[in-house]
Amino acid sequence: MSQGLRQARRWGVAALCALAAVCWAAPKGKPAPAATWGEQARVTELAEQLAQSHDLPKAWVIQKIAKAHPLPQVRQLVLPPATPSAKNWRAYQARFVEPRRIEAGLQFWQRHDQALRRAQAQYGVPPEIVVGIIGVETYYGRHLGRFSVLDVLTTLSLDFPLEHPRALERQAFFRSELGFFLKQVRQGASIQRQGSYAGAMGWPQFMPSSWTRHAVDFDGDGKIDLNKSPVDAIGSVANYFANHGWKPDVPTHFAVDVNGPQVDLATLTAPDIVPTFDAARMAELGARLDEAGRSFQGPLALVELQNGGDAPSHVAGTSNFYVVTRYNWSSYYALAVIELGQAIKAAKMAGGSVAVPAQATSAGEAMRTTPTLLAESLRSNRHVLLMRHAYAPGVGDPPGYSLSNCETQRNLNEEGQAQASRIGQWLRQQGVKQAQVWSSIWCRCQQTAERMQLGPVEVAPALASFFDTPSQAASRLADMEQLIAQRLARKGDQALILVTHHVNIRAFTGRDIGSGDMVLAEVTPQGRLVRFSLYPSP
Ligand SMILES: [Ca+2]
Repeated sequence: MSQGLRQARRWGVAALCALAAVCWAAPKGKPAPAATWGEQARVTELAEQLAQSHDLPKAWVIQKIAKAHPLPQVRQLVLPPATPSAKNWRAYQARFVEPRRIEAGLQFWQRHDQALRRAQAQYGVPPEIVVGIIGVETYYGRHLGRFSVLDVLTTLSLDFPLEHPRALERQAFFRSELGFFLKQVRQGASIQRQGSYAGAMGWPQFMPSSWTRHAVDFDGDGKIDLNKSPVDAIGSVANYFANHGWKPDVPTHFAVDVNGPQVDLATLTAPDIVPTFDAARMAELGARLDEAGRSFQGPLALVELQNGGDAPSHVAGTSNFYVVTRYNWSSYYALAVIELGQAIKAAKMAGGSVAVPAQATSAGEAMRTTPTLLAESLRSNRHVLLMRHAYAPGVGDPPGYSLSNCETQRNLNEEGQAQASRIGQWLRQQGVKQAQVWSSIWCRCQQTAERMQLGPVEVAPALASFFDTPSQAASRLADMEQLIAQRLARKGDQALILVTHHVNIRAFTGRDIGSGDMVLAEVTPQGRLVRFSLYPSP
C-alpha cells in the first residue's frame, strides 16, 4: 500500500472513530426493522462463502443470515464525509484529552486499580494505555452501541455502499468479520450480540476477529463479557497489546523539534509511522530530540500530525507507539490514547485531583466544583501556583537564540496567546483576583504571565529554563524553592503565581505537564513540595 493511501486510510479510520461517539449515541433504542433478508440468491452465495472459510454448516449460516434485518442507516454511517475536513490534531486532542474524560478515567482507574495492576503483571501493558484506549473508544462504557451485530455485519457484507472509495476491500473485511461472529455463535460463545454501527463490541470495541483472537475472561466468572465486565475488557485490551508486540518499559514517544533550517523532512517522514531511525540518525537528519529521546536505544519514527492550516505537530514514535496504531490505524488516534492515559495518570499521581476548567462545563457548575479550593488555598502562605507557559510550537529554542531578543526564541503562537488570556480569565472566575506574578526571563513565559492580567509581572532568575543546561537542574530547583519561600512569606493574602518551563516544573513535582497546565503546590516554609494538584489548562 502506498504511503499516501496508507495515511488516507489511517485518517479515514480516525475520522470514523472521531464521529463514532455521536453515531453510537444516535439510535435511542434497539433498531427494529420489520423486513429480513430472507433466502435470496446473494444470501445463499454469501452463506456458501462463509461456510467454507469458517468451517460452518451452510444451511445453518443461511438460516442465520436470512433472519437478519437490513439496516440502511448503517450504509450511510460507514461512508466517509462528503466534504472531509482538514486533519487537525489539536481538534482531535481537544475532543478526547479533556477534563471530563480525564475525570471519568480517573474514576475508572481507581475502581479497577487491582485489575489494571494484574493486567500489567500478566501482559506487561501499563494501566495508562488500557485506560486511554477504553476512554477514547467508549468513554468508559458510555458509548457501547445498540445495533445488532448480526444485522450490521450482514448489511455491510451483502449491501456495502459501492460509492465508498474502498468498497470492495471493506466489504471483504465485513464478510470476514461476519464469519468470525457466526463461528463464535455456532460454538456457543458468549460473544456480544450488540455493538456499534460497524459491529465493534463492548468497552474496548472489539470486532469479532479481535474478540476471537484476543478477548479473555479476566474476572474469572467462566465467560467473556466485554459489555458488562470492565475487568474482562481490561484483560482483553492488555492481551491485544501483548499479542501485537507491546514491549514493557519502552516509552511510546519523545518530543522532537524539526523546525530548524537543516532538517531533512522528506527523509524523516518517508517511512511514515514505522520506527526506522536511531537517535543518532535522527540528529544527523536535523531532528532535535528531547533529552530522554537522545539516549533512547531503539528505532524511532517521525510522526507528523497536521493542524489544519497551522504548522503540523511532531513526535518521535517508538515501536510501542506503532503498536497503539495496530488498535486503530491512525497516529492521531494513537497519540490521543497515549495523552489521555498520561493525563489520567498525572491526575492519579497528584492525589486524584483533576480540575474542571470553566469551558468544559457551565460556569456555575465550574464555580461549584474545584474553585473555591484553589482560590482559598492561594490566599494562604503555604500554597503557590506554578504554571507552564502557554502553547509555543516546538521544543527548546532555535539555535543561536538570545534571551535579550524575543524574535530569536520559540514563542507563543496565536493559539498560545489566546490560551494565556483564557487561563487568566479562568483563574479570575475561580476567585483568584489579584496575584503576585513572577516569570522566567524567556519571552514565552513573560507573555503568558502578562496576558493573564492578574497583576504586575516580575522576572525571577530562579525560574529560568535549564533545558539547554541540564547540569544546573539541582541548583535551579534550590533557587526556585528559595524564591517560593521568600515570596510566600511576604505576599499577604494575594496569590503567588510562578510562570516557568516544563523542565523546572518536572524537577519540582516529578511530573510532565502540558502547555498552560497549572500545579497548585502545598509547600513547607522552606519552599519544599509537600503535595500538589494538577489543574489542566482551560
Ligand atoms: Ca468474565
